[in-house]
Amino acid sequence: MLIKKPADIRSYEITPEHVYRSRRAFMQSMAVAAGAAAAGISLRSEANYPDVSSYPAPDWLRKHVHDAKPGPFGTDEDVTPYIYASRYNNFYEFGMDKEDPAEHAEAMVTDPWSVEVSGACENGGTFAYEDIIKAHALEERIYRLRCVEAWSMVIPWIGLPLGDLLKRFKPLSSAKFVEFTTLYAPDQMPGQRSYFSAIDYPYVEGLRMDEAMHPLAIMAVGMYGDVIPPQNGAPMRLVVPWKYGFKSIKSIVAIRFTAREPMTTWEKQAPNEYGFYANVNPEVDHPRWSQKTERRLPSSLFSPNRIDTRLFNGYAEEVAHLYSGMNLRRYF
Ligand SMILES: Nc1nc2c(c(=O)[nH]1)N[C@H]1C(S)=C(S)[C@@H](COP(=O)(O)O)O[C@H]1N2
Ligand SMILES: [Mo]
Repeated sequence: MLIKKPADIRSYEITPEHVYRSRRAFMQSMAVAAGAAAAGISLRSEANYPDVSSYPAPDWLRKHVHDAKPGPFGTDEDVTPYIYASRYNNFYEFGMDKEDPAEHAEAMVTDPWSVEVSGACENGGTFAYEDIIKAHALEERIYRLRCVEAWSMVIPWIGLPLGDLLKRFKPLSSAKFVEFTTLYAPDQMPGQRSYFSAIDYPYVEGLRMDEAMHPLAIMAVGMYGDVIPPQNGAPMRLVVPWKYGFKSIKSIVAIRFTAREPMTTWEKQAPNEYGFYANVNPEVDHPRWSQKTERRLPSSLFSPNRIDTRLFNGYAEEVAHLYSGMNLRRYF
C-alpha cells in the first residue's frame, strides 16, 4: 500500500480493513469473492474494474470533494468494499438487476447539470450545479444504508447537510414538505424506455420539512474519497440514513417545497408495501418479508453476515423525537 503523509489520509483510510481502494487486497480476499458471488456480483471483469477516481468530473468538483473534512455521526463498523457500493445498486432507470446501473449509468450526462427549485420558497429558480454545490464546505459522513430489501452496507459519503442547502432557497412557513425529482431522460436511461417498467418515471421522493432539516440528512456529491459514480446518483443524491434506501433519491434535477405530503414513486407503486415515511423499523415487517434482520454486505452462503436491524437504522438517539406520538405501524 502506498504510504501517505498524514495530511493526505482521509479518515476512512486509517483503519486497515478500510483499504477498499487497494485492488490487490481485494483480489486476495476470498471472503469478498465468495460474497460477491452470493450477492450476485460477477467478478469476470474485476481486473478492469474502474476505480472511484476514474469517472469524469469537473476539476473544481474533484478538488472540492478531495477537500472534504470528516463530519459527525460516524460509525466504527467496517466500511463496505467500494466494489459492492458501486456495483450492487438499485437505480431502476438503468435496469432492474443489481449490476445494470454500473453497466449503463455512464451514459448519463451529469455535466452540465442544473436543478429547478420551485414551490413555497422565496428564492426559487433554475440553478447551475456549480452554484448549488460550490458554496458549501463538504464533509465525509460514514453511514449505514439499509435497503427495504433487507441488505445493508456502510458507505463513506461526501456531501453537505441538506438543511444548509434548502435554507438558501428561503422556504416559506407554508412549506411543510419538500419533494425531489430524478432526471427524466429516456435516451440516457434504458429503464425509462422499457415497456415492462413497473415504475412511473421520473422517480420522485419527499421528506417532511423537519426531516429534511435534520443534520443527519445530506446531499451527497462524493463517496470513497472521490466524486460520486453515476450508478450511485451523480452528480447529487440524497442520503437519509435512518430511512429505507429508496428515500435516498439519486441524480436530482428538481426540488419543490409544498404544503402537502408529496406522492412518492414507491408509495404510488404499492401503497400497502411502501409508505411515505419508510423509517427503518425491525418491528414493522414488509408484507412479503421480515424486516427484523438484514444481510450486511459482503455476505455469502457460508458467511451470510446476518445482523439485527435496528430502529431508525441505529440513529434513534438522533431522530426518534421527530416521530414522538406517531403510530409507526400506521405511518410506515
Ligand atoms: N432515482 C432513483 N433513486 C434511487 C433508486 C432508484 O431506483 N432510482 N433506488 C433507491 C434504492 S431502493 C436504494 S437501496 C438506494 C441505493 O443507493 P446506492 O445504489 O447508492 O447504494 O438508492 C435509492 N435511490
Ligand atoms: Mo432499496
